[in-house]
Amino acid sequence: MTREHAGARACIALGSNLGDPVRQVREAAHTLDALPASRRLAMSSLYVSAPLGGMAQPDYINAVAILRTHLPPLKLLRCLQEIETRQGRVRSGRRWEARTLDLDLLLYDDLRLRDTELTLPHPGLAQRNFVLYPLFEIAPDLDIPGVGALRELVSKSGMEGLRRMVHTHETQAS
Ligand code: A4P
Ligand code: MG
Repeated sequence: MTREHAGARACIALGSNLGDPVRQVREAAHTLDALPASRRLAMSSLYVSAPLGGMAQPDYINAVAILRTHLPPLKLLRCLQEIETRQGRVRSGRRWEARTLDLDLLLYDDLRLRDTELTLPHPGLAQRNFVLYPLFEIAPDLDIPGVGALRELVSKSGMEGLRRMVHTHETQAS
């Protein structure tokens, strides 16, 4: 089937480390489900992860979702940014600041793009275990365009600072 008929497969990283991160991520997952011209295909477990670069911040809750969508990539990115704003994200412009919700577009089919607004695959994907592990959980046979097999990336990446939440009643990051 062509992309026009089936829609594209979009992988989205969810992250939160302010407020009630578990609730934020769960709420965002439901909102993704309701995006126009889209359908959520899969959602990973939630993971607790230490902030990148040893920043003095609370731990993150991270997860990955996969959508089937007819939205074009930039339109999808804007929808994700709208969800972030609606869920109370305030942007100060500082990099890697703590946030109530971050939704990054990791992959859009096998599209490779280098635009100021949108880079695909997401540039941090291959280095971030809190993205690789949840993605592997729901799409183990995925190939990352220009990078390689997800399976290989996961096997080379440790689980340092990362823990899968096993109890659904867990509500706190740590
Ligand atoms: N942009 C370009 N490509 C993309 C893409 N594929 N997906 C542009 C999403 N956005 C993309 O993003 C900044 C700009 O990137 C936007 O204007 C968009 O057009 P932003 O969401 O406004 O800011 P940001 O999220 O702070 O961006 P930055 O600096 O890229 O941060 P990251 O890479 O998202 O990292 N530690 C743990 N453990 N877990 C985390 O989830 N997240 C971050 C944020 C830091 N440390 C973390 C985690
Ligand atoms: Mg972001």
